[in-house]
Amino acid sequence: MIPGRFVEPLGLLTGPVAFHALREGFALPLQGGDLAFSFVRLIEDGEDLGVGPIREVPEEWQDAVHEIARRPAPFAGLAEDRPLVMGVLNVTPDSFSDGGRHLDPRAAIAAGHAMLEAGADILDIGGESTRPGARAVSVEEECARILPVIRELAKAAPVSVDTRNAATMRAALEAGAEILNDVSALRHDPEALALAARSEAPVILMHMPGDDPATMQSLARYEDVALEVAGFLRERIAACEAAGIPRGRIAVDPGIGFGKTLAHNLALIERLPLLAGLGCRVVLGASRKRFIGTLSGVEEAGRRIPGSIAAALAGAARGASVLRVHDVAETVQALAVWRACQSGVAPAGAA
Ligand code: HH2
Repeated sequence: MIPGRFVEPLGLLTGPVAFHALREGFALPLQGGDLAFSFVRLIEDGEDLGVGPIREVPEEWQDAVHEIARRPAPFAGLAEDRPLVMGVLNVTPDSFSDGGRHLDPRAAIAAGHAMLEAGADILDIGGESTRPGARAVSVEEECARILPVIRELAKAAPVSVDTRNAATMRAALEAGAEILNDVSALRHDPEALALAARSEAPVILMHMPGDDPATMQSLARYEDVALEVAGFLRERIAACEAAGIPRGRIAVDPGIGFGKTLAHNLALIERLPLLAGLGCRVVLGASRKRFIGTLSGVEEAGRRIPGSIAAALAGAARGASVLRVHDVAETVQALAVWRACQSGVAPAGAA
């Protein structure tokens, strides 16, 4: 049982329909953005109390409903009028999709610059693969891989460091990284929470059952995966706040593929708006992952780009603020067209 109250936004609207529904009071803006929600599901202590229009929500639930409509702080001070694109740069020999391609720092730096030219807002740089069964690396090895790359690319763009190790976080911040991205939600290393609090850096808290990618797939058992992930993230936000990290510095991520089956991944994407009530920006990392291969029958991760774009757009349509992707140019193009079609308005400057 997941304790506490959750409000799940449903009936999402966009464009002119959203505008009219908001004006007439039939809908509220999802996290203060362009999407609006018109229905909600009320959930208490794991029990589904039913679905209804927002105008009929009982008085004692109104605060929770309005929490979903509140605009969170902009993530890392970046643009908040569109989903941000985070380019993935794995400086590893064994990452599931780009392992070995960027192990040479010069190749990694060139790939980072290419992602920025293609429109990436943030670069996410990691030196340890988290794919199921990957070999753990020492902090020294992790730092040797990523620090030269971070030092160079941080001059050009906001960099997040994808690590579970506090010593690597500290070294990466000194090298110029601005954001901490921890797949263990600051649980793996006992020093990480205090370090993140002292650093004043924005943090991404991701859901993973257990705190070790080596064993996570054996823990892929949930009664209601979306609710359990939301409950976990709510607890981690509370732990961060208690340690001195304000909510405005936190983003949350459902951890697609981390201790999840195909059905779990799909449920998490479809019910992504449930995370909006946590009061933090939502990050989604579905790019090239196994579930896309399973759905499409494409074994080679590098050939999963169309499926990755479909998943990214599904996330954007459900309120994701940051999309973590390997294929930046393709995602940026898809997002530009998707946003224009959603709003029915040509972007400023387009003829
Ligand atoms: N996924 C991976 C690694 N880090 N961080 C966040 N916040 N969200 C994710 O979904 C996420 C993540 C795994 O993908 P990748 O980095 O491409 O592979 P590998 O772990 O094998 O290096």
